[in-house]
Amino acid sequence: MAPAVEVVASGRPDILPVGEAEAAKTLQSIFIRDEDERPKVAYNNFSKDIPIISLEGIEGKDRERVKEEVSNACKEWGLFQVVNHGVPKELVQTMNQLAREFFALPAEEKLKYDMRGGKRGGFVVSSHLQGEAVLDWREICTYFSYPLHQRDYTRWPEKPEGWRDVVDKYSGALMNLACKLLEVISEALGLDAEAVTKACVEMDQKVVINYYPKCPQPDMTLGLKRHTDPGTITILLQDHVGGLQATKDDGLNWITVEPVEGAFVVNLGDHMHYLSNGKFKSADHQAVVNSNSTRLSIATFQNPAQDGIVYPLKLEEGEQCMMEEPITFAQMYSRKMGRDIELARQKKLAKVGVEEAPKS
Ligand SMILES: O=C(O)CCC(=O)C(=O)O
Repeated sequence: MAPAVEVVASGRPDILPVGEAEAAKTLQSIFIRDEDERPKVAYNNFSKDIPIISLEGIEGKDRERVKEEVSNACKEWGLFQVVNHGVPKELVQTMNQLAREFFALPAEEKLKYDMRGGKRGGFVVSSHLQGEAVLDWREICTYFSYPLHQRDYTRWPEKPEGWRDVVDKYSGALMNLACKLLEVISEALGLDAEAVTKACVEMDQKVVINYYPKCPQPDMTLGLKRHTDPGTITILLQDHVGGLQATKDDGLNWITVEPVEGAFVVNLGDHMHYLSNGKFKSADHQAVVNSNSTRLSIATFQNPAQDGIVYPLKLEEGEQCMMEEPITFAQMYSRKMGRDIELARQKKLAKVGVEEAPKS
């Protein structure tokens, strides 16, 4: 089942050609954010607030420690970093290297995999929700990697040579890591290890590679606007540059997550927030850009099946349920997108000073 509201490409591949965008002296107006959305903290002003958790011993003597650290981080931020996670270093390095080579290809080569028109996977020059007035300063390449029977290799770029195989291995390794983490998260909620994966029915995975070119006026734009992820958990690989920012007080204060060599950043999404009845946060985050370096991040989204049920998995006696009724993930997603689109519509209206615009 396809999501009810599609996230669409800008439809303007001319707006951010690789290289040329970096050479421009000023930002095109389509990227300029309202003051209240602009970055408040520098991309390289790193914070040590986000816990770094070693997964060493997770299957044995250190399980209790990992569970406690994960539980605390999920309650405070919905965000933590993991090291000693078992994903081979060489695989991560090759994945990074080939991803960079892909974004360095000529625009016509990348546009062979243009995602516009609702294609499942491929390349997008920036992206935005329908009706949104301002674009993100990024390019992306997306792989719908799980479930295996839904893979469409015609949407997997052929160049650079060997990347398809590497993505296949990388997505498999990240699926294993995600399952390992979801077991601990389940136990941290006082549930059986398999409870969360069972709630996902058939685990869905999407790998999104974000490439952020250098930006002439980084203070006025965002690489990726503020959001929470809709799914269960996201495992992010970021390079050494920095740019991922998080807030735990609704945007009052922001911190820049410190890039840690060899680590993955893990964040919870809305699905996990609902399954936990709000005990665990859905991480509120964004990506900022800079004028000194390009930046690459690889986000692996682990989502439930479209018909997976969204509802708290356990309620203590007397505990208030945060949801009125169980809904499917497809319903949850479409309500979230509906809200985001309405917000974007209102913002656009406020910008052009029109009192009432026709709803599309
Ligand atoms: O690039 C980053 O640091 C954040 C990426 C992200 O939040 C996403 O792809 O949803």
